[in-house]
Amino acid sequence: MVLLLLPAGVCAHVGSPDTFFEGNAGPYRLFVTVRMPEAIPGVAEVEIRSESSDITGIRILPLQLTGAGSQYEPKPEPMEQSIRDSQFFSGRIWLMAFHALQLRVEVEGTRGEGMLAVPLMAEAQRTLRMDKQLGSLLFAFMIFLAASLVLILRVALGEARLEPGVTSDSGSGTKLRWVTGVGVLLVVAILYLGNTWWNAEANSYSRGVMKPPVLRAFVDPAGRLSLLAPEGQSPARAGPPGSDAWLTWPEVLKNLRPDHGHLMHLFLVRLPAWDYFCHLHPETDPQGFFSQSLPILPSGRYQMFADVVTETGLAITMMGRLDLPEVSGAPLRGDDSTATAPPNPATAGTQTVSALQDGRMKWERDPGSLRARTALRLRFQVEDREGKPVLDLEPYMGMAGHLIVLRSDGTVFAHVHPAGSVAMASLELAEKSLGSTMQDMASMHQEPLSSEVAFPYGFPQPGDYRLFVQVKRKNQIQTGIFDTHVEP
Ligand SMILES: [Cu+2]
Repeated sequence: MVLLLLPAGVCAHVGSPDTFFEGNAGPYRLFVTVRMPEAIPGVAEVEIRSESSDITGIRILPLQLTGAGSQYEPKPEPMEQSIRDSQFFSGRIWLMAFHALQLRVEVEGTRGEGMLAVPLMAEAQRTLRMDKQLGSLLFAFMIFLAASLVLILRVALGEARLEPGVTSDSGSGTKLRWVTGVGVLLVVAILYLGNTWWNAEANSYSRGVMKPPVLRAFVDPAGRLSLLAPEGQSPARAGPPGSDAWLTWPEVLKNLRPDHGHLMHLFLVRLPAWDYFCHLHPETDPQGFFSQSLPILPSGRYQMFADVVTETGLAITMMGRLDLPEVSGAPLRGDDSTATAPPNPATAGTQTVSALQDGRMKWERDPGSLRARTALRLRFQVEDREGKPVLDLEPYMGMAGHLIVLRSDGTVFAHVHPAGSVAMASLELAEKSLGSTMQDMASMHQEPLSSEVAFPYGFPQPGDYRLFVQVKRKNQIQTGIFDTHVEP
């Protein structure tokens, strides 16, 4: 356990492992941040900020998102209320297995009780290395224990059997040599078996370490893009955690849940300047392959990010590269959209306004610089040509807005919604397991949307980022683009 908790450096994944969520637990509005551990089993740090000051206690528990495990709730743990700030709560939960999980939040306050479920993807991000000093120390202990065992055998079968007062026995030299020989063999065999077991465990763990699966893509002369499943096995498992029922990628891609109306959200961004952006929704053919006719696209090399959610609620982002000639392309359909942007200057500073087709989008930034690993509400206001907040935003794929966060080197990619960084299909499963439905959300969309769209998120590491904020107005998908620098 101590080894698993050793501090570690930067994280991999598609770079953004922490979960940020904003939602209602009954009458209480909460902002939930879950800092995921790098290794599983591991401890996730949970921070909850309440909008109101009438909460008396919060309890949390981890639970499987789907399957039999989602029925058996462990005992919830109380969160600690901050002394200085009574609206801030912190706590920790153990994540024991690779699985799509949920964090249950139970709130008590003067307005009664409330519940909330936040999906969590328990993925190992990397294998932690053992510290050199600790390794040498443990190695020394091993040698000491091995030598001691041989010595104990020697004494137990040799000197311990002599009559009192007798110091040696005729023929005891040969016998002792035999005992020592067998003892050494025994110890070596134990060490060998132990090492084999350790390696087998380490191998099975490293298979579960989440590496963004590599998507392969082909484009035919007519501009139709076909995606091939990544190779190898996926960490999406068919069986319960701990069982070895791994699925192959083609199996995973045949068992997906629609996520805000689509089985796949595919983002293409032109390298290296991030100056062309596409949000597409390929569909499956009867063989289970995803394909779609590309829109008009300038030539170049594109980075692909494809978001899918499995039936068990596991959210997966696949990555790939695509070299394209100029594509004359099909007209955009449905929820598909494209946007052009100036080349990413990577020295962004504080860009706060982005022009839209008929108006502009303003990033309502708090003064001061952005810091990595800080939970934020990123707020964007949509204004018309006269600079007045617009009142005619329409839901785009069921939500007020979609935010895509990209780090300038492509190591961070996040697809965020007003509810947070969780996949909407996973959230649906979490709410279903709570017994409630997405009806609350659906009814929310009947009301006119505000001119401001807010996204709970925290930048995982310092660097230059480009944000693509997508909203829908006058039946047109509009994309605001912002560059920013994030300090350590
Ligand atoms: Cu979205």
